[in-house]
Amino acid sequence: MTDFFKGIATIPFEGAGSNNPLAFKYYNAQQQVAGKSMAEHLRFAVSFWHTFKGTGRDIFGAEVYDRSWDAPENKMTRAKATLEAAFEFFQKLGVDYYCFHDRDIAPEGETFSESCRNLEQMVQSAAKLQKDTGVNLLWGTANLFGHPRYTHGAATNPDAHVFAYAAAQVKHAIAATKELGGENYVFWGGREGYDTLLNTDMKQEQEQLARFFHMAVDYARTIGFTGQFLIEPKPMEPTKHQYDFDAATVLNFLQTYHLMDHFKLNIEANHANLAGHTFAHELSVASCVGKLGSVDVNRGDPLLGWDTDQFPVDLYETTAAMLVILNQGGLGSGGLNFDAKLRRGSTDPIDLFHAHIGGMDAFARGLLIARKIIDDKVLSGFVSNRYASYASGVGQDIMAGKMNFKTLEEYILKTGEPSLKSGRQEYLENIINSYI
Ligand code: XUL
Ligand code: CO
Repeated sequence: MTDFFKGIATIPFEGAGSNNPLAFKYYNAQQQVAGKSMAEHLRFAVSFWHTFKGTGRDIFGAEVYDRSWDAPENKMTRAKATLEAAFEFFQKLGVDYYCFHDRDIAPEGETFSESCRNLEQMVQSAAKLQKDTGVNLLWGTANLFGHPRYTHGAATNPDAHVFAYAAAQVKHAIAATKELGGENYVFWGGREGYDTLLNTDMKQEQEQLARFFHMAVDYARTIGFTGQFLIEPKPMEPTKHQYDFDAATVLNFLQTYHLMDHFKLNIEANHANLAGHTFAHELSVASCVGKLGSVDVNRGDPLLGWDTDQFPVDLYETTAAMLVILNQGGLGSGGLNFDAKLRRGSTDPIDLFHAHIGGMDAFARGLLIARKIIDDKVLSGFVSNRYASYASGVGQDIMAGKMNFKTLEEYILKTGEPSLKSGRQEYLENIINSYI
């Protein structure tokens, strides 16, 4: 193994009593929780772009992070060093998965063909490292937002030449994902939106996006990629309005363009907040219709209105998320990807460990708390009671399609005013707190 993270050994589980900052207090990979190990429940993934490519650069200032793998002059040598540092990190942290964009692991070349060659070379290196370490690819994706050619979008670009370029790029990104045994492929439409309607044909752009997704599905079929396609909703940033605004919008889009059978959603916590929702709301909207496929875990900052992508630490949020995930029986081929970055002031490699350990412990606690809440039936019992009137009598007849407005009017004329029952919000909030 390389030694980019000097002096840091494999992170052990030491339990809640430990005060070792480089140990897990709650995440115990092999610990059984309701028939599955914690590792199987949580399926943590590290995101390549923030963790290994993040430099601390922001719109006001330069790179600040101390990253020894980012040093070699030659682009490909640097890419190889970065990949090796990544696998050292995965192993020391003890995660089973990672996620990447094509251009994270392999630099863009002077020509399209050179970019493809770079990617293929890095895929070979990644395949070997995966084999040596047992760490697998949760999902791959293509960066269709960084290069200037994508300024006005990729699939939704008004210029068909750019659409074609994006298609050619995604063709290779899907093939790379397949080659590495990736379990999912994600589309996040970073610039698939608009800044002003004055220059935008919204209907045309959405039809282009749908064509693009159909082509991706068709291509996957021809090469035998059987992973799950995921769309990651986000309402804005970098564009003012993005077409994949939130879970409900994406589900409607999939329905409209006959794509429902081929896609699930990758829900990201901070994106939910930007859309004016809670994380749990977005997870629930997707889960309700069997479309919650995977999750990007992070958090925003209530005082900052942008995608701060901080590491998750809030037990209330991780508990709420794990309630949805456990109630749908897990994430299947999906997982919890730390699409999260350090604060700019956290400059050292060791900060990457603190951040991931904290996030993994926060979700392990969320898992344990949610499991207990479910087992004790303190919420489900209350909720099923609240809807009990639909399990018999007139409610059952309504749901069975046996009633209509006329028969219900007759029912009301007979029974009169319904009684008002409390929703007991504060009582329920107190229950959650008693479990946390
Ligand atoms: C951006 C974001 C992306 C996607 C992958 O907000 O979340 O990193 O997860 O392109
Ligand atoms: Co994301």
